[in-house]
Amino acid sequence: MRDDQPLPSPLLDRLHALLGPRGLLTDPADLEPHLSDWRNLYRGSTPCVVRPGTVAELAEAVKLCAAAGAPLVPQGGNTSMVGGATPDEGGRQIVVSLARLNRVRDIDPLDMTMTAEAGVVLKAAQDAAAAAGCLFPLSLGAEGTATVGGVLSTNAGGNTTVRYGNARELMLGLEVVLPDGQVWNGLRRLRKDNTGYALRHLFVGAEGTLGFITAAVLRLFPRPRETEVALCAVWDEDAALGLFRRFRDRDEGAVRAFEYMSGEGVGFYAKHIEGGTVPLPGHDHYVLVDLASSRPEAGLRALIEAVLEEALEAGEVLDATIGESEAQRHALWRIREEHPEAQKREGASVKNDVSVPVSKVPELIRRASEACRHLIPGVRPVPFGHLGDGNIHMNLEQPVGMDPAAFLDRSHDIMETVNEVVRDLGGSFSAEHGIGRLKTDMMPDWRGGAELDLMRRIKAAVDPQGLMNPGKVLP
Ligand code: FAD
Ligand code: 2HG
Ligand code: ZN
Repeated sequence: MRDDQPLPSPLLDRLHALLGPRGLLTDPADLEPHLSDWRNLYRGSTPCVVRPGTVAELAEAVKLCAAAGAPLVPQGGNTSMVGGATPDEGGRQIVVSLARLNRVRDIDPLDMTMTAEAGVVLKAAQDAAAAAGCLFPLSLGAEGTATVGGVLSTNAGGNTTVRYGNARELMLGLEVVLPDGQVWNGLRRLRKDNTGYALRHLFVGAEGTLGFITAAVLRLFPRPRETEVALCAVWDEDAALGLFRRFRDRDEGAVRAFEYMSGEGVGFYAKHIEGGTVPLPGHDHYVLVDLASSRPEAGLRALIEAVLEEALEAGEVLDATIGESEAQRHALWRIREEHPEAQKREGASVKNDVSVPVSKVPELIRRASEACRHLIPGVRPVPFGHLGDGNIHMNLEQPVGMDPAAFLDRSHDIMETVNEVVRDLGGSFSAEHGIGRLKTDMMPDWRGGAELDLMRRIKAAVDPQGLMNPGKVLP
């Protein structure tokens, strides 16, 4: 069926008969939250939102849609930073929300695994693990909304990647509804399983272009018994990296998160977020360090104090505060977690979720900031993020007083400018947010030739009709 043809109304009738009123939304007010992305970059339209209550229902719905040639857009918590879960403007793409597949099917504290359905919210997965005396370590600012299916489909990273890896490393098995409606049950909880191509890894990071993840076996870890969190004002970007090295050299296994923030970004937090107080105001560069250990008397307080003292003496750290209670640790983390929201409230911003070798982070921040200031006088670089992974959100806030729309018109130039530096440093143009719709045009340049050709052949083999999330990932 051609892209500009309306969907046949018998399809909607059949979907309605299959799913009932809870499983099929058509009222414009109900569709509304599914049509735009968190950043408000895109606004699409859809004839309906399919919300299956079981895997079998989803499989049947997919078969009906495949027979009718209807394109499908999987949606979890809809927190994508790259427009990955938003339908296009054509009005034919059906949004499929996994929200009702939200059961934790099983937790096994001996195998250290959790089997969770795609629609389980990340925070709920963490809480379920904690209730069983374990830890599910994936953690990110959107964890109250993002889902297991979404974080796997984007191979999300977040704050604890430096210690536990990103979503891919936390997954042992998957259940998937394929584009023709077949259900593949790969929910194996094995640590070792070399039996041909590792198909489960195809769907992680595929951003819904190859099928629907409906459930996953996730790895659990021992829960931390000791934690320490410190906010440090550091001299410059090199000092931030130097501090990371000091902690890593002392006890690599203890570092759960190591996050960089610019002084201006921390200022936005104080300005825009309710109750947003900063204990060490007025510095240009900050680091948030989080240590954790499952050992009962791990001596993390002594460790953090010793390293900070050394770094103070070396002039790397200018000032530091250590959280004395769970509430204080939470308040320190909030400064970092609220960065996306604070930047949104400050005005228009252009995001660059990029990575470079860890050793190149200081150079990335300095060179990209300088190049962007040269491109748009008055632009405000507000880099922050996962220094320990070499993943910096090299974001640029509009100049004060500039028309936000005029600034966003320069998005392409800004991203190109940052990417030029990233390329020169041997980095990647998308570290953890994925490609979605926003970055498809960058794919030929960065991943062209054999790599993109192979991706296209995989897509054609798994989804020959091209119905899964069209317009995303592959240009
Ligand atoms: P959605 O946004 O709904 O979907 C994301 C993509 O996955 C889309 O392409 C969608 O089609 C596809 N998809 C969703 N569910 C399925 C499924 N079941 N089967 C197949 N495809 C599916 N990301 C990070 O990596 N690290 C961070 O630190 C981080 N912090 C964030 C902070 C904020 C405030 C926000 C708004 C976003 C942040 N993100 C971060 C981005 C985002 O990628 C993650 O929040 C998360 O991975 C998306 O989960 P979701 O359920 O909202 O997925
Ligand atoms: C984070 O680390 C997210 O907070 C969002 O990845 C990054 O807002 C951003 O640019
Ligand atoms: Zn991030």
